[in-house]
Amino acid sequence: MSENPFEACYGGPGSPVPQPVLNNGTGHFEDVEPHPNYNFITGNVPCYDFNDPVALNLIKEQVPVILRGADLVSSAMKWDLDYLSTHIGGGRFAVFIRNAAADRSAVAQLQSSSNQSQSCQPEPLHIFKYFDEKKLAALQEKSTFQSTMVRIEMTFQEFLKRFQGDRSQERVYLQQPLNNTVGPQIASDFIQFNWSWAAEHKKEFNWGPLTSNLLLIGQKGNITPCHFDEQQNLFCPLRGRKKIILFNPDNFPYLYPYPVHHPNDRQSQVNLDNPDMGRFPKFAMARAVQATVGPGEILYIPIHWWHHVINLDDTIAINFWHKGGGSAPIEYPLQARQKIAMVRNIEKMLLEALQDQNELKELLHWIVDGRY
Ligand SMILES: O=C(O)CCC(=O)C(=O)O
Repeated sequence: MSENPFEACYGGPGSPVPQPVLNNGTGHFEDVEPHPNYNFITGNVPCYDFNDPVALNLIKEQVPVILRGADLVSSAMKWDLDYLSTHIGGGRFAVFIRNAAADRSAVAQLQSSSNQSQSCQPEPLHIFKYFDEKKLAALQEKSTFQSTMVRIEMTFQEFLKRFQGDRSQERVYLQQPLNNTVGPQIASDFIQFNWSWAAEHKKEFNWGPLTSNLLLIGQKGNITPCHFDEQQNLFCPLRGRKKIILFNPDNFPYLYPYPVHHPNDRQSQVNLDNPDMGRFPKFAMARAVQATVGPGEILYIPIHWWHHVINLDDTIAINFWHKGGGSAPIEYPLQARQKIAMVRNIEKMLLEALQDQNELKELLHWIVDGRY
């Protein structure tokens, strides 16, 4: 590994578009299927041994890295659908569902309520764009939200039946924080995670507390589209491979996040597979890196880094989400992640003062137009 892997692979936003890169992840797995030749990808996330000090230093610097040979979740490497089905218990699990019949009925409804032919089609069935249910309930202009994805709580057995169903008609994605409803064998596996490594490094990385361990069980082809989280993430695949495309926080203006009050807050409005360059012209400036990760590896996804996740296989994964952590002394110029936090706070503050989501845009124009 070169001394500074980022010279080679980290194009900053707006850097020249390189020749299309073969979308082959880190190169240590062969892709089974072709994926779009995203010309905004400028390189690969570097890969190091679990305890390589270079890698640990990159994490401290909030730069994505793959750790291989990791023993953080060794006790969960035996988790497959059979094992989970036997041991996970009778609790209920959050499952996101995309359903072709629901999509057809949403389109029919839109067409009947409009004289124009609808240009607005639901996302393809394999796209699981997250939305915040509380923000949806509070959304004042409901017509700005379109999704046919639903979240249903069900037993693991019910989930399995749907997981093995006809994927051209329905797709499912289990996403459930592990909690104390799991059976004793899963609880015992969980307790055997390498918690001493996690605690020691959380401190070294200056992160806040662990907030949750999300268990994700997805079908091959499912996509969690481009979004960022306000948490540090150690992402651990247990079964199957995922391709993850990461944009650093400087790409915020090129990825056009939804407004903070919108149910799709923190998600990009840009469809990476078919970007509407008329609406989102600055997307041409976006630059990303990619990683393909599988069992035994950990991908560090830094707070505020955008990530677009493609399931290359049926997958089981678990993440470790942590709060951002202690406040380092502020240095100027501010970094993109600090500006993002500031922008989000300003949006929240204005909305709280105005009490009307529809007034926000006009007020922002008052501030900017003809002045800045
Ligand atoms: O695996 C996925 O589909 C999404 C994972 C993700 O976005 C996360 O852990 O933050």
